[in-house]
Amino acid sequence: MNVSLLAPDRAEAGDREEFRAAVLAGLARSPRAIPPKFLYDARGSELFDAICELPEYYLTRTETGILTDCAAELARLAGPGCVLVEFGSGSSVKTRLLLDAMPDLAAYVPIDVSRRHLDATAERLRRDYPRLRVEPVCADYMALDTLPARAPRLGFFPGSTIGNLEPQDATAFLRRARALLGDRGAMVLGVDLKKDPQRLHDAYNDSAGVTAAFTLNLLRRMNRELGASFDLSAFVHEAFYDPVEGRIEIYFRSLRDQSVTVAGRSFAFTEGERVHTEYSYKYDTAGIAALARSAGFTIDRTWTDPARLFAVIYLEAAALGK
Ligand code: AVJ
Repeated sequence: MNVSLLAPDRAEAGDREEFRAAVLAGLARSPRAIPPKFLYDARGSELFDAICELPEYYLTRTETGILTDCAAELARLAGPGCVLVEFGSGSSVKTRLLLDAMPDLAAYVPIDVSRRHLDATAERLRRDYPRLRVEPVCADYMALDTLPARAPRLGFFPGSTIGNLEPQDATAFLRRARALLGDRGAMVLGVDLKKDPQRLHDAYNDSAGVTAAFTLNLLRRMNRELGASFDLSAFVHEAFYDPVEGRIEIYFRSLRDQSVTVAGRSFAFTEGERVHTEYSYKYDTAGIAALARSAGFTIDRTWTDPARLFAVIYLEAAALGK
């Protein structure tokens, strides 16, 4: 069902039901896992914004720095009159760097599952960029298969959000993006790079405990929205880097044997048992090239910061049949 066609309260009821179904399925599965998108309720989004300000969380400020430096060149590569399509209209700060560098965009198309988020973003941008045509699309970009007809299109997927996806899903996402953007399409991708494991570990285990609060907010959300009985003092945040898989793994872990009720069902947790909430994959140049190729893109340009912490990649649709 297309959520954008529903009244806001019906849409919210649908969201609640989707959350309930995902949590019940995720807790029944072995190993247990809840998809990361459910971390972003209102409080979770606030906590994520706070993460982006943490001294240990270099990603956001590094990517913003790179985008600031490369925006003009990026605008030249994309050329005039293109449509900027953002997958998951998140932080408007990064979007604005592109909008400022591309005053002759034909349109800006933010895609987001949250109607409220989308409307707020569109309103702010229309106010601040009165000459920009803003055409929001309320949809799950992992499932979307058409866009308002107009080309050429430039996709924007910043923040290393692609790192949340397991490799086969990352390829599937980029293939879909390739199809949506068309044969003259291009894509700006923000990717966190492999680096000193301690540095990676610290970014997801900050000393102020904001990342832990972000993970544990999921338990609060289940308590509030699903009538769950999670004892917030009986679970902890756990995040570590797996160098073989090249990813940060994030969980909440039970501190004791306990039983928790969720949406009227009872779930037993043993001491030390974990529920997976996120992966955050880290790439190297070869990995990015392989990912791009597998999805029908070629890498046109790569920008990094001097310490090579993060990369902004400009991908172009590869000619078909090659
Ligand atoms: C939004 C998926 C890019 O993986 O770094 C940050 C999410 N989780 N700290 C990341 C996150 C905990 C973030 N992404």
